Amino acid sequence: MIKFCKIIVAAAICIYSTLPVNAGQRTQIASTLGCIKTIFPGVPVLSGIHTGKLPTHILVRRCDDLTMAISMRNGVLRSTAVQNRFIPKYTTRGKGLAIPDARLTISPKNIREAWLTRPNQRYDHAILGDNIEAGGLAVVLANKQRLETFADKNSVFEDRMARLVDLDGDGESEIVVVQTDIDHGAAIAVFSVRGEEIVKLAQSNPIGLSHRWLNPAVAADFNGDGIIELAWVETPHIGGILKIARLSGSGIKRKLEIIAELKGFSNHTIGSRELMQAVTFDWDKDGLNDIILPGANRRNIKVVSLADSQIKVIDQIPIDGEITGPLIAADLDENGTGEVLLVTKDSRLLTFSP
Ligand SMILES: [Ca+2]
Ligand SMILES: [Ca+2]
Ligand SMILES: [Ca+2]
Ligand SMILES: [Ca+2]
Repeated sequence: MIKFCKIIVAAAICIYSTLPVNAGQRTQIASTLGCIKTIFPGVPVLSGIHTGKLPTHILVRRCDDLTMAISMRNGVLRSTAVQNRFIPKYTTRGKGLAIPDARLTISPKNIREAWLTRPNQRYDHAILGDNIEAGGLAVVLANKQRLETFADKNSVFEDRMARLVDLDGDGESEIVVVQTDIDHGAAIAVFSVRGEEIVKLAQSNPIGLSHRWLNPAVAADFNGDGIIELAWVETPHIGGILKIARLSGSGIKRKLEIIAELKGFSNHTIGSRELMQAVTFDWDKDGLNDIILPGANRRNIKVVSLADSQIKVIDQIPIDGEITGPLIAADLDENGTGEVLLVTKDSRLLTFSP
């Protein structure tokens, strides 16, 4: 039995319907909540990248601009209006020299805030909605010290945010950002703070051609070896390749070592400012985080496992509509299993669980 709830203004109308009860059949736990403009990534991704945390409620903005908190109790979907001041803003207001569409990232570790700076027009790609890219990366440390580093003149940070994630497990954040060489295309760059300096620890090989981009996806231990991996999608608009890499080496001499890759994914629409289209949690309950992201046609969700170090698609869910907004993971019914939430291009909120 599953409940389909349609919430209109303050009144909730819930309709019960029965789904086939085949063993292992996935259930879709929420249907529409009326016209939804977007959902908010929320607290688990203030750092800019999903690492597996599952909140028990999420925020959605309806087409009438009212923001609602969505949760589920005893199988019943609940929505409550939320005041604007409780909505995470991610803006860089008051942060010097930020690029116009910068998103502030936040972490409780050594780096408290990070954002992209030094807007410039030295690269004419406009894949993220405008031809202004960043030439600098700034952070504020726990001791309130502000540091900045710069991309060399033949490159830009072709990104909106500097993701804060501890890739080597030493308790301090690394900074993950897309750095694009004007002649050779995008690469993943990993920085860290050493003393009073931001230093580059590693950079992946650039794609090889100008005007080729990639989008970071998620970070977690996907193969169970105790080491966090970073996943991204190379060329998400033209047959994207999911790449999974680990940060190897020590000190400031590190390498991003690609340990698996697979074609057929997309976590960005050309010209969109939306970068958060992948989540991670243990979909198949084998104890390992899986990667959940849109397929190349953006009309399905694929679930990728790296169990036994073999990369494979373990589930595929057709979506009735095109995925243009963020993908969010939550555990709304608090049963220990994640749900994936997304808003389609035609403003419907869909929720999927394994
Ligand atoms: Ca670290
Ligand atoms: Ca691992
Ligand atoms: Ca798994
Ligand atoms: Ca759940």
